[in-house]
Amino acid sequence: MYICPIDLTRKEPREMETYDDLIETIMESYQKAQAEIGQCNILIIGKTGVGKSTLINAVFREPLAETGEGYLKKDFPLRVYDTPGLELETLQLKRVTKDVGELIKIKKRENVKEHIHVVWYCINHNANRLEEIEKEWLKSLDLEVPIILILTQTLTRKRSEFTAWLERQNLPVRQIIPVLARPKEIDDEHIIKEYGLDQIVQTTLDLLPEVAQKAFINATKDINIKARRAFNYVTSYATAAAATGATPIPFSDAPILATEQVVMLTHITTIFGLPFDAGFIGTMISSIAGVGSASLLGRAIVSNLLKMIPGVGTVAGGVISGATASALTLALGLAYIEALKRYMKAKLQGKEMSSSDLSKILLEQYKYYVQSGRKTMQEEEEPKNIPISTVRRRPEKSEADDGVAEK
Ligand SMILES: Nc1nc2c(ncn2[C@@H]2O[C@H](COP(=O)(O)OP(=O)(O)OP(=O)(O)O)[C@@H](O)[C@H]2O)c(=O)[nH]1
Ligand SMILES: [Mg+2]
Repeated sequence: MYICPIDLTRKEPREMETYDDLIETIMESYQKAQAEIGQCNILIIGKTGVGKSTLINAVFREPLAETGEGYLKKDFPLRVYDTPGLELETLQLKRVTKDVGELIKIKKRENVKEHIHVVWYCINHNANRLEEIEKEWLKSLDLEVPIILILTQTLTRKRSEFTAWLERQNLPVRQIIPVLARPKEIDDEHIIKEYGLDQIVQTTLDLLPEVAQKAFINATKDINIKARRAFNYVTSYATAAAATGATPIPFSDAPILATEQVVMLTHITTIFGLPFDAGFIGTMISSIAGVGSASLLGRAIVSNLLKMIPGVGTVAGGVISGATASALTLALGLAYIEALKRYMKAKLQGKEMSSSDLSKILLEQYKYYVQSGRKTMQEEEEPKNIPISTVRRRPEKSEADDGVAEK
């Protein structure tokens, strides 16, 4: 047993001063977490038109501007280096080798944050061949940086003969990944779904040095990767909270989120890479925490929740066990992950979710997790193993059709 630093008997909301303090704590914690993200640098190589820009914009959560040096965005933790003017034709290959080698070398002299961390080498899958000269060139590349071979504009999920052939060539690549970065319209009625992006993200993450992983996870659009990382973090955080016994009850009273839980929430926020400003966070916290108009609702739910937990409802003086505190912290973390998954999903579909809608989901999820005692995330909404190369009909068409099936 340990003493809960929150006075559960207190009824009055604290003064706004305290609320401002809370916001300040949040912003401090958020900035600290932001500063710890670091940076990830990817070098992309591929002939003109293979689909480099399309791929980059499909993988990362913000559109990156194409510049002379590559793809970047101010304050974005990820940078994609390009080799401008690259033509991979006979006479150019030597120059490209030099350019690529030099870029890697130059970056290597700088801080590890500036190193090239991984190379994406792109070939158009439909070209169906790799010229001998390009193959020899690729084999001669000695980059000291892991290379992923990406087969772009892939139209079938079936393993191609080209892929099989490439696999036999002993190329210095760590993985060969077929991908369709954007849905492909075959004709008015048939669209092939995008494919392979999740594998690129996972493989890249696996190959990245630790210094670049946070930045990559922050930068990607892949909600499942983010959620999994956040889940691991929350689980270990809640365990640590139980051990130190310093965890107050989440949302149990007015400006209540104690520093530790704020740290957890801001950390999850940076994993998702959501640019929440003070106003947004403030609205969210206040509507949950019971400051302002939503106070009654929030507090009533919280006190009901507390009654559901064995031991807590009857406890006097705010004393709960470390295990209970840990369970509540876990529930809060998991609820926040679920809320951010939905927020991000909406955002990627071009819809903005308001902070009060987000708060509502958070509270509802928190309630769910506390009541059920569930300690895992909820199902990923899209099953991972959908048959991707099946050509799908547009939803608005309805006549029967045998489709352009896999060959
Ligand atoms: N539907 C679909 N089209 C693609 C895909 N990849 C490339 N394309 C198309 O192929 C063309 C070239 O793609 P880009 O992404 O501009 O190619 P790039 O490698 O950036 O070309 P450069 O900048 O000239 O070197 C564009 O018209 C894209 O629409 C894909 O995954 N799906
Ligand atoms: Mg381009």
